[in-house]
Amino acid sequence: MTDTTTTTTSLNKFEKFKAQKDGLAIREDIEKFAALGWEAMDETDRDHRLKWVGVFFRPVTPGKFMMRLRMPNGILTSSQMSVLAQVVQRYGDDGCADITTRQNIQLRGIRIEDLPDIFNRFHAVGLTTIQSGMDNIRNITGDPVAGLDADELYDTRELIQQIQDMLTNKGEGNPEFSNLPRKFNIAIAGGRDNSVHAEINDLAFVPAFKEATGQELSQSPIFGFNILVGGFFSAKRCEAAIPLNAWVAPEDVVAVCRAVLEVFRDNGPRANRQKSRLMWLIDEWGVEKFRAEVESRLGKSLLPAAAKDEIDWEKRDHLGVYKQKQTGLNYAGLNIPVGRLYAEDMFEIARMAEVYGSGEIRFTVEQNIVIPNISDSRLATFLTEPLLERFSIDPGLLARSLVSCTGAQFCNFALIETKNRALEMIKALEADLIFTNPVRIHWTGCPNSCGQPQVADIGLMGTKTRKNGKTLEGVDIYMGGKVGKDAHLGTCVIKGLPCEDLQPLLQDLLIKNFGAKLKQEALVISG
Ligand code: SRM
Ligand code: SF4
Repeated sequence: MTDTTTTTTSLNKFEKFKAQKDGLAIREDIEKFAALGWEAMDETDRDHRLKWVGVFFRPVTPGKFMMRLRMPNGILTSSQMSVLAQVVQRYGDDGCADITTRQNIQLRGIRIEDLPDIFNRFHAVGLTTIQSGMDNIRNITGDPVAGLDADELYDTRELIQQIQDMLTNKGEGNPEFSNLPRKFNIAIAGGRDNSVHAEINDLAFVPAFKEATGQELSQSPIFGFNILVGGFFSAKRCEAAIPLNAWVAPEDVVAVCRAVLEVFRDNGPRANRQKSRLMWLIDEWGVEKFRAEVESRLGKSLLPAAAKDEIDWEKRDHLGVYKQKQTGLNYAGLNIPVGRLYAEDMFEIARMAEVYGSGEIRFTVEQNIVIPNISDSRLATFLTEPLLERFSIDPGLLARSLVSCTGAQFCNFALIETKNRALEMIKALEADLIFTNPVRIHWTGCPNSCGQPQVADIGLMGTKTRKNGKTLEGVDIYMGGKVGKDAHLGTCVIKGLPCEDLQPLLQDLLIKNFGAKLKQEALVISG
């Protein structure tokens, strides 16, 4: 299935171990590993191949693994959340979970000997971790208020489930797509505000109406998606996705995903891991040839893109209480500070979704949650729940938009601690300043950019820096990221600022660029 013209000698070390044993083969070995223990395992199986079943060895906490789920469109049920809570609960202080920047969840503290039991529990409630790491397709993101929002153009839920089912063989694992040249991200926007960050995905579908050609029975514009390709962040290069100049009807989206992935799988560059994301293939071929190859796999021509897409709103954060399109029902968006959850929180969220809603819970790419289907009659009581004091529906204007990657606590790539530092910094800034608008601050622990600093108003990327002859934790500062309508990436404006000097600099930036005022000054003026 891989490019037969690539010689073995030009393959990088990842390609070599994949060629020796496919990552998915690890499914058969789980019982054996559980009996063996992590220290006796083959290192390549432990450090790499386990990621094909969503299990990540953490060199920072050896023996305590991370598990990454798949949550199509970011949606789960209260029973699934309770099972996730039970799993992390058994690890006491070592156990916790993180909502991710791809509308997904990761569990921490996992012991290898518990994997067979955990997989059985997941299976019983329809959860899967399959192909969620390494050279596989990541969680597919969709509109967090799909099916709830009266203004939506398309309910993305079913389509995303169909794509996941096709790519993962209904969560059991699909060897057709288990050996891509590199990771691959897919997103579908269903509303007008691009709540999935379409532009930073390898393949994205954005709503667009196509004029009827005359053959259709109805002459009104037809709904579908313009296709974007090649968006990605990496340590060496970051690119926004570019138009494929193609429009697709919803019923052809699954086939287009398959065709694009087949082209990438069979032709994507495999020599250098730093140059193997989809955009590198598009660079090599040009977008015209890439599109022609996709059409050839699809077995038909793609229509040219619609003249304009329908992304014409500012991005919403979905925090707060909003009316649904279903009369008498509401959804509530809760701020989960930097996405971190503990077992008790997860049980509580599951309970609240059951008592007040329909048992459904959703995640957003801002690492927050949405509880839908709360009836008007239960809303007032819902709002008195003690959990809302910590997971607020109306947090401060910095806290509400804060996003952070995992950072040094668990990630061995990290150059700095992120989540805890991000929370402390926001607290300190909100104590001194008054804001009139939310400011989106994203932290990421290293140039891999999992925390997406390039989409933020202020993005902070971990680095090492020098001051007075000492090496210190520092940040590169990004600014100008724009999301929603006319989304574009921010750029690096300051390099290597020591973290110890960050607070005054952020204060200054917030005052000069985002209209913040010092509390003391505001008091003097009003007094
Ligand atoms: Fe990421 C690798 C965490 C979203 C770009 N990412 C990693 C690893 C697996 C590295 C490792 O083995 O330690 C991190 C696991 C740390 C841990 O213990 O949690 C990690 N990435 C994350 C998460 C959890 C960050 C978060 O706190 O939310 C996100 C999980 C998403 C998910 O549910 O699947 C996450 N990663 C992203 C994103 C954002 C996005 O998809 O919108 C990006 C940038 C977009 C992109 O990929 O184009 C991203 N992660 C990377 C890269 C750089 C990829 C590249 O082409 O070079 C790596 C390193 C790699 O793949 O070699 C990486
Ligand atoms: Fe780890 Fe770096 Fe990704 Fe943060 S950005 S999770 S530090 S790989």
